[in-house]
Amino acid sequence: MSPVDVKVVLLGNEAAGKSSLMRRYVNDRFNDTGVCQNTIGSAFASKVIKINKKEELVLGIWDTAGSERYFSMTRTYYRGAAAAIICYDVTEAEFFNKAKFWIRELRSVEENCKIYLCGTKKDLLSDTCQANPSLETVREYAESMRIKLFITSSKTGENVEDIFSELINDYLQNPVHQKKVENFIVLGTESKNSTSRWCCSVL
Ligand SMILES: Nc1nc2c(ncn2[C@@H]2O[C@H](COP(=O)(O)OP(=O)(O)O)[C@@H](O)[C@H]2O)c(=O)[nH]1
Ligand SMILES: [Mg+2]
Repeated sequence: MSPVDVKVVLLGNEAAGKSSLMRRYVNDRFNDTGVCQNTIGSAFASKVIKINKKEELVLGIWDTAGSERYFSMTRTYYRGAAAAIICYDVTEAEFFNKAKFWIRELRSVEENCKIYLCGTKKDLLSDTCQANPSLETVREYAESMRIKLFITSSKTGENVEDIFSELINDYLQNPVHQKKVENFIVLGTESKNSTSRWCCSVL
């Protein structure tokens, strides 16, 4: 397995939509069975991005469990990460509060890690289901923290590609030094285009 060039971690409450975001981006799939499959510990996927005709970049994505019981373990996953996508469910204020917690945590312990805020489940918003807190409030918060905000839907795929391409562009403009990650065992199946891989790991 090729070494990872860019280490990306997904953080946020359990059920914030982290695994779905990763699945949509890496495999272009969404599991809409209504069955919420909890991520235990963490899962890992990689995707090879073509930068130009000759160069490629390997994006390694760590999908962490949001649950408090894995908190100490989560810390080991975001150590040295080039970027973090902090997910919250746009319809639940409690998820946004947790996102703010993660932003504070990362800012204090991983100052080189570039943070992206991702409001998930955009497809659920309607006249009868408003964003909570309002998108304006979240936008103001993101601006005040100088964090890029994306409102996505892993169900429809809306804005999912955008958040990762922004992250890759930012990285290419300002590559941060990080340790190469090579020692992960691939347990999952390879996708049809063989550019993405999944595995689970336990430290
Ligand atoms: N409608 C809708 N549901 C979503 C979306 N993303 C995730 N979900 C659902 O929210 C639940 C939790 O998602 P999951 O990705 O497992 O969250 P995680 O615990 O943060 O990994 C699951 O039932 C998903 O099907 C989305 O974009 N739209
Ligand atoms: Mg999960």
